Amino acid sequence: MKLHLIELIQLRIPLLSPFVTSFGTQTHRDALLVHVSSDSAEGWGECVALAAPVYSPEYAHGAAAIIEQFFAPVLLGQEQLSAADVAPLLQHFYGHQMAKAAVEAAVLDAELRAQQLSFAAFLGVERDRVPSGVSVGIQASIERLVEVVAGYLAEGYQRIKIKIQPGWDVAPVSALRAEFGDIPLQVDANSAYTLDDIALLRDLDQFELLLIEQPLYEDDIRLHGVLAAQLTTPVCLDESILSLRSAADAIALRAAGVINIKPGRVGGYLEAVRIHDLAVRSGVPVWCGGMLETGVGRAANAALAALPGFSMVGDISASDRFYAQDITEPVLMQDGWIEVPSTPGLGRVPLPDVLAEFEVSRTRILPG
Ligand code: SMG
Ligand code: MG
Repeated sequence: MKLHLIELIQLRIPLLSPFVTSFGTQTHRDALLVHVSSDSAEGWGECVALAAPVYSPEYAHGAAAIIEQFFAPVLLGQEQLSAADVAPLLQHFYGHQMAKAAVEAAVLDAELRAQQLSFAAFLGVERDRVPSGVSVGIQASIERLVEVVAGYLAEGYQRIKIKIQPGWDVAPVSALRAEFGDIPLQVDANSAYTLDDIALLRDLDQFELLLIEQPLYEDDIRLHGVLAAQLTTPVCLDESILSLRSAADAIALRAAGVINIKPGRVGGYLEAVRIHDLAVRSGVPVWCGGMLETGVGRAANAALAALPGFSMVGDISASDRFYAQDITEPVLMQDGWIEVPSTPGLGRVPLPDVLAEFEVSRTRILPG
């Protein structure tokens, strides 16, 4: 297809409650949406970069800037563009995976809708629902954590992940085990530890967690291997996995017993599928991560997570985990399951009224 418009829409959507991690507190989701229009269809993609470069080097305004200045002119200049062309066309621009993923998603959505094909059918998945897990931020007290987790379990979430950091690790995990027994439980450190903390991290082994996610720094792949050899809890990498190449390195170095696949972090859904395939060949289980997506990204993630290698429960919760009002028809969780969308495209499009309510700015980019 030939694109004749790329629109960048910045949104600011309030979260139901602040989401606290070892790197900071999110009270809003500053989502960047990419909207493309072609001769055959329209498409929507969501950029998962946060407002500030605190989870990764990317941030929402930076993503909009690189798309406007560098990516859009290349894509608008193509006579024939397919989603599979987007990554190769942008490969010579270093980094910016989340920005690349967002434009690829928008083009893919348009392409699938032009073909009347669902993302699930495109992927060839057989499952029509995926199990739903929830990520729980750092709380003000252990009592509050127990209360929050009890609420999610009552709602039906099949797996609990809690955020940890030095000073909020052994005690909250121990309290959850004491209160809820052997529920499926895992922790995410978002790089808050170093190898000096090895005794403390080994202390967590007694709780038989499903995994510990990203204990060390992003580019400490080798050190994650050193750590993994000394823990019984599987080490799962999130921030460290930026591409098929880093996934292959992590697997070879035995640094990742498990991989959290986030399409945005690795440059798009197509690269996510390649990492999934490598993990399957290597016997490494994967699960689909989350970045507080609106329905646009959340629905597409549900289809991706239906691929067979996604054998662990992911961070795909319902829209109402974070939002009083999602910008799309909400993604629902029922009895612990999220439906895999079956409509043409990635699964959800923004509702114009709601979009207008949360819109901060809109940039229209036309062929030059
Ligand atoms: O979308 O349910 C979600 C959030 C899951 O914890 C989550 N994401 O490191 O895995 C992670 C974090 C990154 C975003 S924190 C603002
Ligand atoms: Mg993580």
